[in-house]
Amino acid sequence: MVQQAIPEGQATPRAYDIAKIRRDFPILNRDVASGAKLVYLDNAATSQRPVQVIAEITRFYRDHNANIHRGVHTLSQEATGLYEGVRETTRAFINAPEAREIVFTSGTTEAVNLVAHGWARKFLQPGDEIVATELEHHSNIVPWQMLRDERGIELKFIPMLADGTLDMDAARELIGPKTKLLAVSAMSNALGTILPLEELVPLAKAHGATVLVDAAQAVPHMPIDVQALDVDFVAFSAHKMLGPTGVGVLWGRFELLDAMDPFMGGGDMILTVTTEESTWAEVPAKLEAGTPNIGGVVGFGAALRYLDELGMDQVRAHELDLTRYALARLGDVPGVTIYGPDNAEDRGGVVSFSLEDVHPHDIGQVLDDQGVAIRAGHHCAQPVMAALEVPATARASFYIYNTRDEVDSLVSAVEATSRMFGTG
Ligand code: C6P
Repeated sequence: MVQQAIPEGQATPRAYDIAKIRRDFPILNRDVASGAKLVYLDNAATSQRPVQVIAEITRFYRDHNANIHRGVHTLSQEATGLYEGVRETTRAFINAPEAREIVFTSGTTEAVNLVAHGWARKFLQPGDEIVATELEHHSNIVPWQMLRDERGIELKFIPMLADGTLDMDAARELIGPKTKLLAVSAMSNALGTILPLEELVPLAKAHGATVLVDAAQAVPHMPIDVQALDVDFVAFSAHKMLGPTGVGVLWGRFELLDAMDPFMGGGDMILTVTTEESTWAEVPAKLEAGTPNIGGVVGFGAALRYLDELGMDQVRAHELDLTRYALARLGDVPGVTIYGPDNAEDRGGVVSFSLEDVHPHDIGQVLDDQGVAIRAGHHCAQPVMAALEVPATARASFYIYNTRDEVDSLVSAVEATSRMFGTG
């Protein structure tokens, strides 16, 4: 159980105008079914969208809608310009070397599957090893199991310790000369653990392995510089960072993307097609078959600009303040067990917990009656639950618009649950 003193003062920088931010999210003013005011703490599942993103999507469909890369007419050129502009905005956001290294997908899941099908299936041989961790989301486990079963590749997992951190002694043993791919999350969605990429990546690189980072929970919450990380592929989703659903990003080093096979065949990804054979377009078109989610990508651009204006350092500082506060306050509620690293600095804005033997779904239900939206379940990370020896947890997760008052609402609702079920 995590026990920390409630920190003095606000770590959140003064320039961070929370009232102004909250005005951009009208949904935060609504009530839930019980009539209670919404306290949205399910941001690891998906964030809310500010009016700027909603307006950008509306503007696209109202004024510029057309298919891209295909038409010489004005609307098509405008739509193409807007879509390609977001490729550059995304490049700058993660400090990728080139805009053509940004591949738009439907989300993190498709991005990881794209690497599995287009790169790993082509370049890994039977007996080669992929190393992942027990902290992965299913989308960074299942594609590798499918490939293992198809291609005779070995798949190994670095175990998680009881405190939700990675067993680095085991990591040093598991990552070796046979490792061809390290597939690792930057931050666990289930526990918030920030994985030690600064230790893991050099281990993998020392053996010439390629590194794929599932950054679905990292890019939305902290500054990420793909060049500084010295990794090869990075995957993330727009909907967890103020953008629309159905948009994701795979960043990869150009040489790797260039060498990859396409995952899907169809329009926009070809150079030539005859009835006998086809040749591929250049990266990234080669990896973006068919009409993409154009309006979604354009909306994502507004989300990136919003976060950029806030400053990702400020976002991280704000969430760290909320996490410290939540760990301290929730840790004081009798019967509550908090999972994951003790120090807020070692986690993102995620607090997974249980209340004695009350099922997390019951916690979620009672909290919803009080307006507090959290996620209860295995969080698509069943190996984490197995390592903790629990079937499920209750999970509160924070974002740019959450406040200490909302953490207080969470704590009051958990206390009410405790009284209802006679725990503590
Ligand atoms: N985690 C959560 O509630 P998609 O669904 O493709 O946008 O993202 C998948 C994914 C991959 N990796 C990590 C670390 C994730 O957290 C997620 C999505 C959500 O935790 C939904 S299960």
